[in-house]
Amino acid sequence: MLIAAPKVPRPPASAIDRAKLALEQRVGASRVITDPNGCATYGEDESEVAAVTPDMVVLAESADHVAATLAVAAEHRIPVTPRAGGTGRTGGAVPVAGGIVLATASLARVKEVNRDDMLVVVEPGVVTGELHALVEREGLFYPPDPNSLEHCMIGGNVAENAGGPRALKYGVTREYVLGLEVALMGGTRLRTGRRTVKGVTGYDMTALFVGSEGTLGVFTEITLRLVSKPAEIATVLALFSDARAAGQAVTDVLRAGLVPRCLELMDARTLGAVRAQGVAIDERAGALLLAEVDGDSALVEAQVARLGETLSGAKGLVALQAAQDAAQRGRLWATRRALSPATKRMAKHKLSEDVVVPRSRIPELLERVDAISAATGVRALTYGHAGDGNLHVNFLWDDDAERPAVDDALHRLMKDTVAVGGTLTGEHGIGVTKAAYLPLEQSSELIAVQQGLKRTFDPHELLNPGKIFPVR
Ligand code: LAC
Ligand code: ZN
Repeated sequence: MLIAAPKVPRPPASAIDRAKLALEQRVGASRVITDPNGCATYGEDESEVAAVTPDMVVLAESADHVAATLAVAAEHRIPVTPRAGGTGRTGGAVPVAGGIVLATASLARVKEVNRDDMLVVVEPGVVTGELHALVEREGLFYPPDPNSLEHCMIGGNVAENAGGPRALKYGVTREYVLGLEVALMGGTRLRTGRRTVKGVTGYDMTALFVGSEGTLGVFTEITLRLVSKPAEIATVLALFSDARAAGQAVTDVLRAGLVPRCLELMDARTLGAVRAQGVAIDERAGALLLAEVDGDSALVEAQVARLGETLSGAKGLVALQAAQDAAQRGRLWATRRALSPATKRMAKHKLSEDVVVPRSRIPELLERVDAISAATGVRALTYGHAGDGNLHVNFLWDDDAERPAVDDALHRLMKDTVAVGGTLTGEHGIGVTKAAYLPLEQSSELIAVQQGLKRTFDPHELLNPGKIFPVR
């Protein structure tokens, strides 16, 4: 593990004992885990944050269980860390203050699939990839597609406002959340939002909860907007001499008025990792763009033609090819989805970021990453959702002695991102790993207003403590 959990005080043993008894009564002893081995499996997520074993895990199976847990926790002043799939990348599900992990994975019913109103009502433990398959059988489409879609759950996707490659055309999770049922610290249950496409009643509380990283409330039901499933998809692969040329081509494509559903970039080192997986890629290529368009067949054909024209004129183009069939498309995407584990194998340690810059500044960000690498001696590789300006910059190292240089590289990346008009995170959230950098992007006044909101929902700062805001 690479990042120490922040030091947030743990609750006293006496309070834990009382809370345990109360929880066993209210949710049932079989749903409360207290043995350290059982608890330890709930101590980490897919980030590099050091694991912390909670004192208890509640396996909620109903909204009542969630509300009861939050009531008991408030009464006994026990910290609570909500958890769905546990696939988060910034430590959001790591229970840094111990206390209770409130697991919602078993709250996994699909309550309604409504074709006419094009919506679905689900519980937080529904696996995102399973939701995709379910609605697509009905001719409907839920676009957000985090790369962990086989394991991640809707509750966590909403908590982090997850993105994925298709966000370029379709937007991130927030664009699809119509309404929520949320349990607050203390056990109050709220319904926010609506089932209609339009609606502006009151403050947009749904939007506030989306992306709040489990710090304001715990979702027990989620109403998601759906769209029609696109009839056809086509994938085009463009190879470039270098990443800056590929970055410039992103701007060319968007300026041509094209809105591909995905426009993914991989730099030279990333291609090295892909080749190491046994995927043959033209040796002349020092960068790759993967573009995908969708729609009815006439639209897809027209977009592929336009993409071809635009990319053929791009500087530094080495080769252009269209995926010939679904199998080839599948292989391209399997490679893309495997990038995170594949790049992890390139070194003993890897830290992966998800910064976003205005799209016109992608070439500049890539230059700055090279400069950071040169100045600090830390290896870097970059890939990601270039169409959104959302790039996964990864720092790799083998020797613990390099760690101070890595911290320096990370800090420089965050500063440079903000300097070119960007933002620290596009889809993984601030969590633990980026909390220290929040003041680089946001003023102390803005942070204070957000902390005031947090206290309105959670006056004793018990819900997912140690996340988003720097720990004092
Ligand atoms: C990806 C994840 C890490 O895009 O966000 O691969
Ligand atoms: Zn991503």
